[in-house]
Amino acid sequence: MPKMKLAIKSIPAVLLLLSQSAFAETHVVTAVGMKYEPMVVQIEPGDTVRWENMPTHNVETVDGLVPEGTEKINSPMSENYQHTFDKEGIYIYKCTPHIGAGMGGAIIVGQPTNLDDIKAADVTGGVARIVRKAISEAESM
Ligand SMILES: [Cu+2]
Repeated sequence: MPKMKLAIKSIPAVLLLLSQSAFAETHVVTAVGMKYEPMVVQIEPGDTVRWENMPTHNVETVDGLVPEGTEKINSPMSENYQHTFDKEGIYIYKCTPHIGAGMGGAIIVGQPTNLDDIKAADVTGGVARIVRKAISEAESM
């Protein structure tokens, strides 16, 4: 019975999905003044990050400083926001109006697969500070 074989073969995949969702976590980042705390967050694929206390802030990923092929995040101003990260790698983000004051952060999802790209990126100002922090955390994993 080929149908039965197929069903048995797909059991491990189902268990994997179940276990991933059972352990998926939500990590909270809080805007405090002109800072995101914590600035760097390490999570597992499938986990969610929730940004809170966002009266005048948003979350915008920085082009070229995210894993290849991921969709840009650009959250609405002044709203709490959450995003589930499925693809491994380092995501650098900024608060669009406050990056001049250094406001932004990094999410490291699973293994920092794009660490070399991030290290090679030509960055300045507030973004450079976030990138340095993300690299040092990724290298100490
Ligand atoms: Cu801000």
